[in-house]
Amino acid sequence: MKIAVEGCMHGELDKVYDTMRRLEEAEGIKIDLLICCGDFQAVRNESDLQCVNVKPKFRTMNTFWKYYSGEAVAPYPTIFIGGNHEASNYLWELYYGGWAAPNIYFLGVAGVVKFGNIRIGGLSGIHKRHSYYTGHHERPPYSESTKISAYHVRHYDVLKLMHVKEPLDIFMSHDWPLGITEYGNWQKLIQQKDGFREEVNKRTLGSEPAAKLLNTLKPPYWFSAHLHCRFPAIIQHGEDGPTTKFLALDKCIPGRNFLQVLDIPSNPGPYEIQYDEEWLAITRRFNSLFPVTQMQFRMNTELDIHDDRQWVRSKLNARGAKPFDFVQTAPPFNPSHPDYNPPIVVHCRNPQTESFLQFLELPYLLDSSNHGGVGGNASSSQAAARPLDDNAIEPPDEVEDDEDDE
Ligand SMILES: [Mn+2]
Repeated sequence: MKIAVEGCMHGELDKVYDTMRRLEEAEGIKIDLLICCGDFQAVRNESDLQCVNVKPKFRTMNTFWKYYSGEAVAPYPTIFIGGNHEASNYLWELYYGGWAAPNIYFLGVAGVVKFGNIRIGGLSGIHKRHSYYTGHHERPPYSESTKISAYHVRHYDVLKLMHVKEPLDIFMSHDWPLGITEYGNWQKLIQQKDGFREEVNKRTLGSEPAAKLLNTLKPPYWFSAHLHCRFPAIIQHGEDGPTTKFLALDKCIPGRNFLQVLDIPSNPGPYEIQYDEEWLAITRRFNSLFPVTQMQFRMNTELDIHDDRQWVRSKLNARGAKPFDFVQTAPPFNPSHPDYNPPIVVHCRNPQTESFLQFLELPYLLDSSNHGGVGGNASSSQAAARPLDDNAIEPPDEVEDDEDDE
């Protein structure tokens, strides 16, 4: 199986698919799948664009809306995670994963899917310490502050991924795992990107939860984006342990290293995206703990998913593992009638998510009240829910995007 891996998409789907086609011709190969490591910008219309945290000069429609409206069809199955420049309202509709457009699958805020017999996992967003233990309290319409924190990585989603016990083939995170630069040519990296020098030397470059996941999941491949440069590394897990090939890629700009084709041994095709049994079992087990307010969520207990696994298996045997079909939930952008005063976004229940939750016999929690208390969130003796300690709040991270808004 040949998989094209891409760094940040920034809504440039036309350019990336075009590059893939030319690569296929030049090399005489057939690419089976595109995976993208975030900043995908699945912007459907002007209202979505208001939910993306970008400087005004970068606030442009780009090309995703064409694939969403049906004007264009993604020529390759595409799987993506979220980064820090996203239509967060749309990705929230698809929290558990789902089709953002036909043939374009969002892996979810955290997720694992199968493509053929290849297992692909990922974590959306970027890590910021001050948001890590809060719940997912952000709902559209966003304030300037929730527009930013909406894409911050949460302990809850990392914990779910820490429960994955069966081997993954590929993992994606938008920001790099903390400390990853030690396993590659960091000297060359800081020569090219002097702005990283201090962070590399202080060992503060990257995401701590991503590093934890890397050391636990130990996948053969790990891909990241965010810092807009190429950086390969090889991690040896323990003396006789497995290795992970890490690769960070650039954003889609001519002449830059934004695409890499990977040849991975697999069963013969045709391949399609399918639900992953172990992941659905974890999702089912964890849903009653879903933190949907600003209250802190912290848990150290390991949950036993054995019973959920059996339950999910029989459900998947009966229904099949194909994800529920794509449904349009907002009108697509119309270039001949641009909307200069777009309606304010409110949360929309995506039918894909509703079907998914019905299938797993779980309640819908994505529009639960975010105003303190337990809201629609079931409490559990295993989860330590306590009010957010004001002293733990760090200042908002206005500076975070300067490094990658170029
Ligand atoms: Mn980014």
